[in-house]
Amino acid sequence: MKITCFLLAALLLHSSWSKSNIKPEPPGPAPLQGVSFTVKDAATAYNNFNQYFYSTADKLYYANTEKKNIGAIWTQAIYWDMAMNVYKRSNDPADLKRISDIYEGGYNRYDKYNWSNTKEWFIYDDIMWWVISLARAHQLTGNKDYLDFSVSGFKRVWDGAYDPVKGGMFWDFNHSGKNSCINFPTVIAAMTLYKITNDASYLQKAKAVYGWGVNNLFDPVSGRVADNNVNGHKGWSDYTYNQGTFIGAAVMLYKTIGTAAYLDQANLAATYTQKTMSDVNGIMPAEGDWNEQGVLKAIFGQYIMMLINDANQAQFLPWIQKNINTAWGNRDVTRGLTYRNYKVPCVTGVLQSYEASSAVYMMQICPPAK
Ligand code: 7K2
Repeated sequence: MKITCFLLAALLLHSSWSKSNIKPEPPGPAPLQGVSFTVKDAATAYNNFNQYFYSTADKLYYANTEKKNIGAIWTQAIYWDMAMNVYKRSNDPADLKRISDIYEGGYNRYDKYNWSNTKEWFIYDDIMWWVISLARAHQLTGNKDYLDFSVSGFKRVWDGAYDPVKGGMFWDFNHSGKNSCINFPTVIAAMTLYKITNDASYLQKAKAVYGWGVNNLFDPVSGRVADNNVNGHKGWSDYTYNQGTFIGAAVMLYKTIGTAAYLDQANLAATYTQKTMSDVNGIMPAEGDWNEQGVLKAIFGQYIMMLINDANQAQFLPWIQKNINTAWGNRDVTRGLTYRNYKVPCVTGVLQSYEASSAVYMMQICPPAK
């Protein structure tokens, strides 16, 4: 309806210009403020995202709307998670097909998930994002290959990255530091594999890494998650995905073990993201256009919804809905794409899949406001 009104207004404006023979630049689309997204919008947003970023030949996503290069290896796992979320919502066979397609796309492009190929997989966290997604894809489809690759990927990272002396996981092959982006995803992967296999060693690993992380990558007063720890020194840079994977790790442990401290820590990290990292209106940070940072809020979305749904913390729901509505209201009207900075109209030129992904991602898992 709003789009129709807008198009009508644009048409009217256009015809009056033609009459007066003035040829100004065509008006940029005005932001569609004050919207409240629907389930139908979620489907539309996902279709638009696929139209502008999915390569049907590669069965993976492009880096940006120019469709020249395939996106970064780890972000494909996040887009794969999004496809799984969509299928859970829709139950549509076409969405199930996309899950096996993206698996194939990754298989063909990344040396058949050969985890010892150090050119494709040059950093531990890139592997771990795929390990999580492979485990989830197995949970959803029962496909044994997905589980086998998840198990072997987890082992590869654990054997290379875990520090048996001081604890925690190294981020890179050179062991330069222990970053949140490997430690908390490791907990999430271990807990997912524990649920699937019932192998207690996964639970034990999850508890060990989480415990190390709470002491070495977390401020228990504010709920702030450090980005990294280099030689015992916490590196304080705020990123939504680190808050998110910390929350996910804590919720999964809470659900399995039942200790209230895990839930308290998850709530504290969520509150820090809401009250300190977001602006006065609760709108989450834009994060950068480098290092594929546009994807970070998609990851946060996955785990804040886990806190809301699995641990019954509905107090965070209106905040997430407000963020989605702001981003969706500011979408590029022509392409129907959203932007990493929810507060401004989406750029109309070249747009990265990363920076277009997070609002769409959240729309697939967050219920619309009533
Ligand atoms: O410094 C690391 C990391 O600690 C930091 O959070 C990000 C911020 O930058 C680098 S790593 C960049 C990406 C590499 N691949 C997988 C992702 O987990 C990681 O963000 O941008």
